[in-house]
Amino acid sequence: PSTFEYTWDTPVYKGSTSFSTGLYINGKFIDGSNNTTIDVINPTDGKTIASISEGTPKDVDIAVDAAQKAYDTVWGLNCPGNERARLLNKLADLLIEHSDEFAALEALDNGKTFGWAKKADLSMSVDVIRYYAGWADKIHGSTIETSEDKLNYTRHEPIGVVGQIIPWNFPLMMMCWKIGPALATGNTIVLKPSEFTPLTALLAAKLIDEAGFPPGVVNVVNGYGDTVGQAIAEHMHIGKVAFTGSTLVGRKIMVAAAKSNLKNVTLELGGKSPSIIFDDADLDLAVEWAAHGLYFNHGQSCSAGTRIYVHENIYDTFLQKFTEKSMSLKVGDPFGQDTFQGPQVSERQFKRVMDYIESGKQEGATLHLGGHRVGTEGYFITPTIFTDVHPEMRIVREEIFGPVGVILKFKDDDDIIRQANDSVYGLAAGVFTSNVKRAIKTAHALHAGTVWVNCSNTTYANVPFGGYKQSGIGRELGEYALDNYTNVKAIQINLA
Ligand code: TXE
Repeated sequence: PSTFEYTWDTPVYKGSTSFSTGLYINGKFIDGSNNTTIDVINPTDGKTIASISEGTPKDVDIAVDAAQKAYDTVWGLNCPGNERARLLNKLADLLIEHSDEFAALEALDNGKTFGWAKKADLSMSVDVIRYYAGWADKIHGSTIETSEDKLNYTRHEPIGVVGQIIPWNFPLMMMCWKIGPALATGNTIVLKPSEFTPLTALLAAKLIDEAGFPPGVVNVVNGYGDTVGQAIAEHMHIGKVAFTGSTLVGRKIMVAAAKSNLKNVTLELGGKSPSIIFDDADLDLAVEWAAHGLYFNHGQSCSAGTRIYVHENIYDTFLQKFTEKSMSLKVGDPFGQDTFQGPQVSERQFKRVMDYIESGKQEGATLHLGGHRVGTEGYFITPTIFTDVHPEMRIVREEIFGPVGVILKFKDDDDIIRQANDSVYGLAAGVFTSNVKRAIKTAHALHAGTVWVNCSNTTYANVPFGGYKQSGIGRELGEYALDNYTNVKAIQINLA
């Protein structure tokens, strides 16, 4: 395989990178079995920056064999937890050492700003790997009393070879959310990065190798969803698949798992999260956080607060302040000094978002702000607000995954809960109020895996994250994620 080499000389970063563009299987970078490649596009200008090896279902088989062999010999129950912890901590050190390079790669490949990539993606990636390093030697079962004639205890054993399919919105961070708990609990991995943003996964693979993980423990197979992704989901020797992406593909993963070996499935899917602004909220704080909730990562965040419900008493003032805030967000070069928002990740996503904006106009919503492309090249879209929307409009019901929000007015507390819960999704919600009783009652009544009170769109390595309803199955992060990667074995010994 070829080597990707790149040098940056930008206002925010000067430096370079170099790594293989192959598939990382059994500790080696190799070409795909069909010798084909996938072009990687820079969303800032639409130009090709790299060609990476394309994997095939056959390469998935090779990777699964390597992962199984590693599991049976040097990993899993053959590798003590403190050694797994040492390797994960070593990987975290290497991520820190290369964090500017990773942030620059994300800016180049995904279009997120260098500053946010470093502040959010990189710091969270490192935190997560360190957090799970801490768990690696604390995977305990329990002893359970029945009678004095019996000794019963449980072991939390690794599943074996696990498949992980990740999206393009937080490429490195999603990889770390996935590999952290899987490795800490002793599984081996076949991971597919998104075909749109594979570069940081390949640099991470290089560092996984450098950290000293034995060959076959982590395998990265680049490729498309309907070939490599599908092959992972339906593989007979993969015991669990973890997926982050669209609800549409999440369904396909479950079907493939059901039709093959009934592998365990965890899914982290779409969202259409409400932010509720009560009339007793600190308005400036609510504006800041609601804007972060909506626009963070260019709106390409599954937990984005895209439905903003504002109490009628403060609606006009909120709208004015929120509009000013939205207009102040600088859209442009991800390597610019004070850029807040770069391009959308791809031409396909750009078109998808523009289609939603068009549908909002067609369905009769008021385009209050933005709604257009910025510049003539790349996939930049202005922060966009719709008002006068109806609950049945597509822009109110469907995940847009761009910097597009709807602002609605509400009157009473009970009705707002009903409106907020009126969605097939249930990933997250935001509540803004200075009344603690109202905050807690609302938080408890919302059907969402995360409720942010007086904040939005923040995640921590030790706080679980995942969805109700069609936003997914299972929880990532925190202690909860460990359960996704172990089988519990109960052992009953007769002492009579
Ligand atoms: O996602 P896909 P897309 C949502 C968001 C976005 C929409 C479409 O609304 O607008 O999805 O994005 C792999 N078997 N989210 O089309 O296709 C694919 O290669 C196995 C929300 O890019 O779901 C990639 O690695 N795998 C989200 C991954 O699935 C398959 C993040 C995600 O891509 C596959 C991204 C198949 N048949 C998009 N088809 C979130 N929850 O954060 C595709 N893939």
